[in-house]
Amino acid sequence: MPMTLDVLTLGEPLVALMAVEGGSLADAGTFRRHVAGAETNLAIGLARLGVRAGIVARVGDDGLGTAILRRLRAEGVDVDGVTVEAGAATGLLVRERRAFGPSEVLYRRTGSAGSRLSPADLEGSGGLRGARWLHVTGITPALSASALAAVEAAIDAAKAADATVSFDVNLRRRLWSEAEAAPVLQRLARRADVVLGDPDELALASGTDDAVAGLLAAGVRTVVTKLGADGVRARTTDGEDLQVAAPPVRAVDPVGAGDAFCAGFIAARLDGQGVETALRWGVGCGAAVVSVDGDIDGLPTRPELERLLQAGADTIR
Ligand code: KDG
Repeated sequence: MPMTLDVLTLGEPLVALMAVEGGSLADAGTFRRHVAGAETNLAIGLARLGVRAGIVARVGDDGLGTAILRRLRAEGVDVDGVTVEAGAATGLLVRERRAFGPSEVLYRRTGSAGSRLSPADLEGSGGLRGARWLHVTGITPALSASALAAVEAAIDAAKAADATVSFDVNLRRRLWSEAEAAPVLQRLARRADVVLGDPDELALASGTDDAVAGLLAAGVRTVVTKLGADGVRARTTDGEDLQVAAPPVRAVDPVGAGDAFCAGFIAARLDGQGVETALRWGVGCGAAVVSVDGDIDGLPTRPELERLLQAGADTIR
């Protein structure tokens, strides 16, 4: 009997090979393997916070796909919607580590198992499975026409079930151009209840001069602007305008902060918390992730998050 879910997401799980040494990828000789992928990170973040999360995805029948599946299972994410595709490759990214300037990411995911996601994967795994919340990102629609169709089918199902839809814009310029992305992101954003992104992403997804006002006018109920080290700001159709600072943190690896934020935000909203508390849970999860290597390793459990959000002694003995 398949488990009923709280949150469903869909997207491409990846293996990330992260350079151990700093500097150019050309000089990096040692890499550490991490499980990654925005929606995978989110599902693991939710599971750690005690939310029943499932992912619809495809991985290859290679060791990387096995590593991803093992990790998802170990974290308590429902993988009934994950198909292992014979003969297809699991998506891979390689990332350098720089203390100065942005770190370059190489994708090896063209034609990957994950990019072959289609609406049939959603139907075949039982649709929304009772989930009250669907989370999608702007990465999956960039992978292929069938992956975009899967995202749209998932939103259709969520709308039919009156489930909340969140959309993290997550523009990936290495996957598609802004000109290709804009009409798709705008279409998806307008169908969401919650839209999250940095100011540039929201501008693209809104297509209006005042991005946040434009999205709210289009029917989005909550728009969350990610302001990096300055924290996050949320505006809602109820007239709320809330800003929460990011906790001070020594960032070791900035990637994954956005997914962690979404996990904290969604978990809080499902717990019945207001938008301000949801922002606090979100920034707490984001800060916890950037303080360690990898996209998921620092994701907190619920008791850990509560402890981290309490001000006070720097050591608990
Ligand atoms: O948000 C983190 C993701 O960017 C990372 O895990 C890799 O999903 C990824 C992507 O497509 O860039």
